[in-house]
Amino acid sequence: MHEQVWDLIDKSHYITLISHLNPDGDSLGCALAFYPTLKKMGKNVSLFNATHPVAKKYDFLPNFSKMKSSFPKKCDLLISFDCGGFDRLGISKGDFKIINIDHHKSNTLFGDINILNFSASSATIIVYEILKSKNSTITKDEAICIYTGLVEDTGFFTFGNTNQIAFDIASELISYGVIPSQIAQNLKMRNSLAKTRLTAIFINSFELLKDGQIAIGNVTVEDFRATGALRSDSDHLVDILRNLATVELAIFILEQKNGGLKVSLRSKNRVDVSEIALFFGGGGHQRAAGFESEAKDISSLIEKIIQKVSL
Ligand SMILES: [Mn+2]
Repeated sequence: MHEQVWDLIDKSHYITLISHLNPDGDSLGCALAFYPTLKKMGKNVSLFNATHPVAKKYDFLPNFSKMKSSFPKKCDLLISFDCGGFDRLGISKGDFKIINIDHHKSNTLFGDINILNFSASSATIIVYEILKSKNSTITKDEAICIYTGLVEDTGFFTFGNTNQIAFDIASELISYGVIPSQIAQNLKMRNSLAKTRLTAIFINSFELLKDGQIAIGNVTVEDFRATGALRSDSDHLVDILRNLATVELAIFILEQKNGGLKVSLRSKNRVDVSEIALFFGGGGHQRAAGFESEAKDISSLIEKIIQKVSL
């Protein structure tokens, strides 16, 4: 399978590494980990993401500054990372081949080559295996990117997808020069005041249902305006809901600038949120999923979501 990837890369000249809209550390980590090898191969490589700006907390990742928000003029191969569907890339179809590297069960197999591993804790683990099939060693810069995806997708080794392979690979990455405390500090201890203020508004306004088993919270365009927070400053809010002792299902609703709603779902043990997300046209994992909705009325949307849940 990995040979196919390298064969197609060999035949291609203008390669775009793409991460999904509102990229997280896994998607970005994949693209940035892949970049140096393709450069070394003499390829014309672009790092692209349709979201602008990309969350600043990832600026410590090597080559982050090379990320562009305008799609390159020339592209004969697109490599997509950590993305379940083409529509989450934020681009139009073009005259290029696609390699789709992902670990979401809901993946729509939109690539000419699809490298999927649903048991991989992060997509960066898949990238790690692909890079190892080509290179004799992994550089520190690549290891930092791979490790970042791994700790982010496992919630620093706390989520249900944390397994022995995750720890084994983390250990290997440390042998390539990763310093875990440095990455933790970069990801978790550089909050802006605006983000903290947005968190405060959110904490004061969320609600509980079904004896506290369901938590629902939202942030509005006005909340962002009032605090000066960026959209990526709200990524952690759904976890605040899930972290409550009584909560099994957390529902986080973000009002987008274009008027649509973005819904993030998290669960602890019982509710399969990927099923709910799929029903509403989204996707994700069993314990973390999401979808977008054109609904105008938040409360009727919440009602519809809750109808899908038996608690
Ligand atoms: Mn991922």
